[in-house]
Amino acid sequence: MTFTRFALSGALAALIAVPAVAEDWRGWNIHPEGYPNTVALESFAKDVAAKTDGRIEPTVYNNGTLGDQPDAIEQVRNGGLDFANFNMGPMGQIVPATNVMSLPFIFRDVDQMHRVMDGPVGQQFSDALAKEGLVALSWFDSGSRSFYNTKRPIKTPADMDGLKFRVMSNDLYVEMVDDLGGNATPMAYGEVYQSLKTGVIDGAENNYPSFESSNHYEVAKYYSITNHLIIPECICVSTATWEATSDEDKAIVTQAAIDAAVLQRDLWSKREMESRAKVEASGVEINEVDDPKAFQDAMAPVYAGFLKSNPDLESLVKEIQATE
Ligand code: GTR
Repeated sequence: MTFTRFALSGALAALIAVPAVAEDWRGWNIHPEGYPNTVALESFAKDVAAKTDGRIEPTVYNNGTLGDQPDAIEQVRNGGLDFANFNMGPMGQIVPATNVMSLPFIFRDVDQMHRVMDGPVGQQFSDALAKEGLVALSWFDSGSRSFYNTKRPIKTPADMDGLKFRVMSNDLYVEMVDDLGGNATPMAYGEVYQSLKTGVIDGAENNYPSFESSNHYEVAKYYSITNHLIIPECICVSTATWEATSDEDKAIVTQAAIDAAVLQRDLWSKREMESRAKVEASGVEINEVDDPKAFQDAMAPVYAGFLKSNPDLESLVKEIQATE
C-alpha cells in the first residue's frame, strides 16, 4: 500500500512538474540594436519571460527583418505576429480614427501629447485599435518630425518647391507635402537610404534619432526644423494572441508594457540630444524655419479634407486641441 501510494504521488508529482508548453511570441521592430525602442522592447520581452516563469517567451526581431510596417500591421492583426512597436502614421490607413494623430501640428508639443495619450482620448484610440485586432498596451515617444533633404535648407514653404520627399504610407502625408508645394512618394523606411543616395528622392522627414540611426544624415545634409508631426507609437499585441492569454499573464504583460514605455520615454529624450549632436558634428546643417506659422497655414487644408471624409472624428480633433 505504502509503495502504491508513493508510486501514485510520484506519478502525480511528475505530471504537475511537466511544464506547460511556453508560448513563443514573435515581435516586430523596425529599429536597430541600441535604439531606445529596441532597448525598451527587449526589456519588455525579458520582463514578460521572467514574470510569467517562462509561460510566455517573447522574441523581438529588429531592423524590420519581418517586413515593412504596413505588412507587419496586417500580420499582427491576423495573428501571424504576436506583438509590435508601431508608429501610428501608417496605422491610419487601417484604423481611420488613428489618422487624427497624423494631422499636422495636432499636438502642441510632446508633453501635451503625453497628457492626451495617457488620458481618455488615448483610450478612444486604443478602443479603435482593439476593434481592428490590435491591443495597444502602452505608448512610446517618437519626438517630432521635420523635413530633411539633399539640396537646400527649407526656410519657407516655397523652398519645398519641386523637391521629392519620401513619406510613410498614408494618403494624408501625400496631401500634406502637396499642400506645401513638394512632391510626395510613399516608400518603405528601409528603402529611403538608397533612394536618397541615388537621387530617386531628394528628401524625407523624421525625428533626430531615426534620421541618425538610419544613416540618412550621411546623404541628406539639410535638416529643417518644421516639427510638423508628433506621432505616438504603441506596443500593440495581436487580439488573437491576447485572447489566448490567461488573465494573470495579461496583467503581467500589461505592466511590462507600461514599464517599457517609461524606460523608452526616458531613453528617448537622451537619444534625441545625442542624435542631434552626432548629425551636426558630421556636417548636417540644421536650420529653424523663417516663420513656423507659414508651414502651419500651408498644411491647414489637410484638416478640411480629412474632416470632410471623417465628420465623426471632429469631436476627437477638438478634444485634443482643447487638452492643455
Ligand atoms: C520612425 C518610426 C518608425 C517608422 C519610421 C518611418 O520615426 O519610429 O516606426 O515609422 O519613422 O519613417 O517609416
